[in-house]
Amino acid sequence: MPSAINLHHQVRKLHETLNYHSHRYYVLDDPEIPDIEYDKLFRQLEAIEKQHPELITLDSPTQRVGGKVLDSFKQVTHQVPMLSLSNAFSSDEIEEFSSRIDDLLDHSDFSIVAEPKLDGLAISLRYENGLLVQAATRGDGQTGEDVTQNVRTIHTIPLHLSGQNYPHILEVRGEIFMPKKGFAELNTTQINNDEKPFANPRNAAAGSLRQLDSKIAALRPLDMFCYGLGLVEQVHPDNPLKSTHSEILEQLQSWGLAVSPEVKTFNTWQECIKYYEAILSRRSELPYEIDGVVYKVDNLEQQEKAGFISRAPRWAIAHKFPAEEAMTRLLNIDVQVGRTGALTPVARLNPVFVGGVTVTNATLHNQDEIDRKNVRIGDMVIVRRAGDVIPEVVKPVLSKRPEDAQPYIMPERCPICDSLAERVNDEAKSRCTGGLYCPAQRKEAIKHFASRKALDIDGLGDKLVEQLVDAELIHDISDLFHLNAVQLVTLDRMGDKSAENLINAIEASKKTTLARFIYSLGIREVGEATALSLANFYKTFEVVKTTGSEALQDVPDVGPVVAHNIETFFSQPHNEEVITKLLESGINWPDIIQKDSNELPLAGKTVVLTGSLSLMNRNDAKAHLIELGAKVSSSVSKKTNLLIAGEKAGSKLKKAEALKIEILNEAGMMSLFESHNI
Ligand code: 5U1
Repeated sequence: MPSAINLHHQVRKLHETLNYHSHRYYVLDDPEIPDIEYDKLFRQLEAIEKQHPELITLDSPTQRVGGKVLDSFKQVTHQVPMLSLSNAFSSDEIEEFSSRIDDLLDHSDFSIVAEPKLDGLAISLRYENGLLVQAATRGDGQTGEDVTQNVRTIHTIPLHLSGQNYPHILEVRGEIFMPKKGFAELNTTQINNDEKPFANPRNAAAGSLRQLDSKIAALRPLDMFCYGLGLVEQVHPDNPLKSTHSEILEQLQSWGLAVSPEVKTFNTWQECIKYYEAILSRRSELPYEIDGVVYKVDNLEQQEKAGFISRAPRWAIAHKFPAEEAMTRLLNIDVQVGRTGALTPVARLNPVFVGGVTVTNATLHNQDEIDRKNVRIGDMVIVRRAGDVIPEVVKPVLSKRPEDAQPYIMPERCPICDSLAERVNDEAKSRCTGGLYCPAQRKEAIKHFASRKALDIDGLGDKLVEQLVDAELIHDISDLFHLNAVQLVTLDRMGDKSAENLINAIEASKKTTLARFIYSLGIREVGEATALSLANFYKTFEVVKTTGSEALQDVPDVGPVVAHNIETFFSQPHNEEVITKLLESGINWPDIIQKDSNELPLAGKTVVLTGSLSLMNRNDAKAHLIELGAKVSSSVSKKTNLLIAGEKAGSKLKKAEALKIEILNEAGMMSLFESHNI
């Protein structure tokens, strides 16, 4: 039987090992061991603790699962108040801030730290002798609520600081937030359980943090980035607090706390504004919501010199992004018919400025969404436009509902061709059953066929397709190849030169690839990656066309639904007819050379794409990498063999550099493609 000392030692070792791997997994996003190994160690610790409950400590990794249900939250007085930030909404306001700082610092030089401003909740963590003893919300800045039980369940927050040389008392301030992916999953679960979904990740994070039952909080995907300090007492003699904010953030990281990977230090405001614009353009790609950027004077002595006004520091400011939500009147609801006949209700809105643009239309998705959100025509509604995402109606403002607000029911017939609209297989959307009889579907099919990732017909934009169909010059995609310049010049605003150019572009588009051709047909749920998989797998169109749905599932990426869609598409006589006409008109592609997939140049290699590309669209780059045999992954780990880093690559590039992974810039990627005749 192991002695008490031995057991104690074993438990401490297990804590250390589990904390190490948990930090690698949750904070560094770079797991070292498989989950199953971690689970084994965790169960080992659980087993010891079960037999010896006296060995359970507050910082044991097993204590993250939540505990007893509280009646209410205790009040906590912040010994150092939690400050708020002044806001700036324009570069002019940043300029004013900059000259104020210049005056306050007697025009001496200073550096500025720029950080993303997370849209979450401010929190203060208190560590005593390295142990997390308290977590409190901001409250009014003086007094907050004790949410320690819930905060303990957040895996990125250490229950015990790493190393030895931390201060005796350390209060760390930061933001708790819910990543977008976890938020989407949580809302799916809420809806499936007939519970109300959360309006946004911030509300979901707030609701989770204020759960009286920490077992529920433990199921919520919360995360935290640290950005500052509160009370600090008795620093370690070997490790006094650093003299700049940026170095303090590094110190916090060395103690196991998570800091945003986007933090940067600059010497000029021009660089800060560039940073703001770069982050704003990446806002929708970031895994969490941010609502601006915070600039802080880096040097702590200079911070002290600048001082405070009421509850905000004069050495920091939040440069806010344009609001992503706004309120406006829902004037009407129209129905749009998509390429596959899906009917989408579209809200016609009183124009409103949101997310940096004026929005007049927003999607309402489908009838279930209209019912769930309880939206009526005439309502004042909250509209959201995040990044490049299509604007959507979030909810009505019920307190402002006019008496004559009208409930909306989707039409039973297609508003374009009057065919019956039906909902099949529990689909959320109803679909027009008119198929290619429906001009709306035909227009969308032709737009898709001509689009860049399909046959890429230069100059054949959406408006022109609509004109061609409305003038009955074309009925389906194959008619494009029988158009002539004389017909084209009869269209509005079409001169001789443009007509000739378009005819030439249509002719040039006949030379394509098998993958593009399959994609261009617009088979439901066959995107460019699936089209490429089909082309690489079967090599000839004839085989793709004639393979049954069961065999189709042998193709990577093709599941039963997609296989069914492919088989159904090719079994329709009118599709067969159109395809025959297309092939007769001379569409062609080079043969795909039979190659063993192991012989492909990137066979067995895992590649990650990051940053923005300017020479090639991201999806095309991904498709080409797959074509060369690579497995394309979204996160960098030790298993990554190659990182393609476009402009403004951030944390993934840093991580790849740290892991000494081969890195290619965009030009390098293009040379790689060229060398393989892509
Ligand atoms: N990134 C970041 N967010 N944020 C919020 N830094 C930061 N600093 C804050 C607040 C309220 O306050 C300190 C400047 C005191």
